[in-house]
Amino acid sequence: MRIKLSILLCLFTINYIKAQGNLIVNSESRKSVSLNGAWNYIVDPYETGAYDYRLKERKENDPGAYWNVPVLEKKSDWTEHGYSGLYSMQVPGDWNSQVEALKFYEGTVWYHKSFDKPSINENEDVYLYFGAVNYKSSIYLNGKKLGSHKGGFTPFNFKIPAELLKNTNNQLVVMINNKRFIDEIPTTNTDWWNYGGITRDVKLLLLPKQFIQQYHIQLDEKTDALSAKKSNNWQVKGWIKLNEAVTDGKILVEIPELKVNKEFKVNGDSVSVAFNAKNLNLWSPKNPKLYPINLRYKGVDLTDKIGFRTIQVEGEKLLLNGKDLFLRGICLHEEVIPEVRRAHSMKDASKMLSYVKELHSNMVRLSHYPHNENMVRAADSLGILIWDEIPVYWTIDFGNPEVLKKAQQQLKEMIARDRNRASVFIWSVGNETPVSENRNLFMSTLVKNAKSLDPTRLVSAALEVRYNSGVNYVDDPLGEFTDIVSLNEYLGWYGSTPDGCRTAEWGSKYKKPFFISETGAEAKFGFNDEKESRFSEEYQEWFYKEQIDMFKNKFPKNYVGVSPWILFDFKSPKRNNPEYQNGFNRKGLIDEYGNKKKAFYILQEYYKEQEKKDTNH
Ligand code: GCB
Repeated sequence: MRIKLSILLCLFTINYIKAQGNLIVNSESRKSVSLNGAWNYIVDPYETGAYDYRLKERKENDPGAYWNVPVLEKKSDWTEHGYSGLYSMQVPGDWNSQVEALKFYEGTVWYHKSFDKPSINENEDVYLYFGAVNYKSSIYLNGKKLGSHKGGFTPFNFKIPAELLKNTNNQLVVMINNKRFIDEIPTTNTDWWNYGGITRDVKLLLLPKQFIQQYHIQLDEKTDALSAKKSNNWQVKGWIKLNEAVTDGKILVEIPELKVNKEFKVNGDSVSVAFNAKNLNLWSPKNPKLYPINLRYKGVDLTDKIGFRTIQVEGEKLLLNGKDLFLRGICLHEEVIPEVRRAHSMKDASKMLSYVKELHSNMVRLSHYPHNENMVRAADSLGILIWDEIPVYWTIDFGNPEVLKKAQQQLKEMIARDRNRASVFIWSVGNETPVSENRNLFMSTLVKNAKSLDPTRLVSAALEVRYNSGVNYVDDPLGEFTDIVSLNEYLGWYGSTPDGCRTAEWGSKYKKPFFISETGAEAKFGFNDEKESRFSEEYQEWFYKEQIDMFKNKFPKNYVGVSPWILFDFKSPKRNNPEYQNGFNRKGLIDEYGNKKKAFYILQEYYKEQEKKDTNH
């Protein structure tokens, strides 16, 4: 019986590890060659590059196919497409902010770059890695299709067949389409700009035939941090997955500062790891301690910096390292000021997070999709907790099993990429999805998927409030499944005025931590008027004052924090008030030029007060 059980357990572990997909994680610590920089492009609204004049899909060798780069030899040769420096833009970067004519464009653009084969060892393969491409992409090298990907905010990679790679002048072409469709994730309706293009880093990864593809090295989720501290005995657990199955492989795990140096035998493509550590300095917003770690397989080192902490829910309490945690949060879109474009670099991340620090926040909600990896890594070293979310937003096609698969794919890619970041404390499976049987099943499946992919973090989704005979009541059936009840409420902006907060009553069906994942009001910086005047800074200031009074005086005791909507004004095609919005959602505390509105200081004051009370973290 015992043997059978262990076989079962082993099978379970292997399946579970396999569930992570073929993403190569931690690309920044791999041997690589960047393909960032200027890329040529063709705007192709009719998809002439993919379909001929009979609307037949073009064949691989069709010289009219835009994945084939024309080479003209004789004067009489003829082509109607080509890639030229006359049409080029920067990668990473969105096309909307780089090319004026593409500001509102949603459709197909072909990107092209040529490169020489990097010098590689005999036992190495070359992989092509994209940090993100929005939304659908097909990748071609020297006229052959390498593969395709859907999902605008998560990384993916393809192995380049050795025979395809030439020594010089390799022609890489990416067909990108950012059109919105009802059966995609996100769907057609969002309140943000649909930036198209290769929005994150592109690189060639030069990897040995066998290499470590993914890993998970975190404190055991069952750790009782207070007693582990007393006994000075910490249990670290996880797994390491290779790109292929091996026999009698050996992986060394080293964490020099913790004197960890352990070898694990691999038979198959993955191995569970577990070891004890002493004198652990836990990661927290106040003390964002990261440990350099090295994973060695066949003489190749893969390095990372990992922080160790616990995040748990106990009844109505939210606990970080065993102690009460209050979230002084703020929401962010992946749009950087003053350029107003998709953010992508470490410089962008540092800039955005410096405002977060100035606000005295300890948490950001990366809404409504996974942001670039630099953001998560910067938060890890700055001590900012992260809410990581997939773009299951508003009303999507919940009854369609294909749509669920797309959401699951994005969830997997997000978790695979970020699972070793101490800052990431919660996976969010969506935002403001309307209750229905199909939706409940769809969303609860995602919650379960997230939990089985990563049991070391919490799972939630931003829910909506129901106004029920004067009480703001949370009884969304999804609340049964999530670890914390997270709620978006705009009392005083959508419906009533801010003084409505004074008489509001709050209730929740669930005895779980209660978090406000959004609240906010619009204001145009520099528009000053009496407080009743919508879009004035004074209105927004008033809104924040009333909301904060409500949090302090009227909220249930399981209230564990708030992440107001939003730090910066951001572009949205839905916001067309000509006087105040001009295509911007103005709920930012800071405008697109970096000007802080009055409400910034109100929230900052509240957070400073909370920070003083919070002696733990
Ligand atoms: C919400 C959405 C967010 C919107 C915001 C608004 O509830 O989650 O994406 O931008 O409201 O400004 O209305």
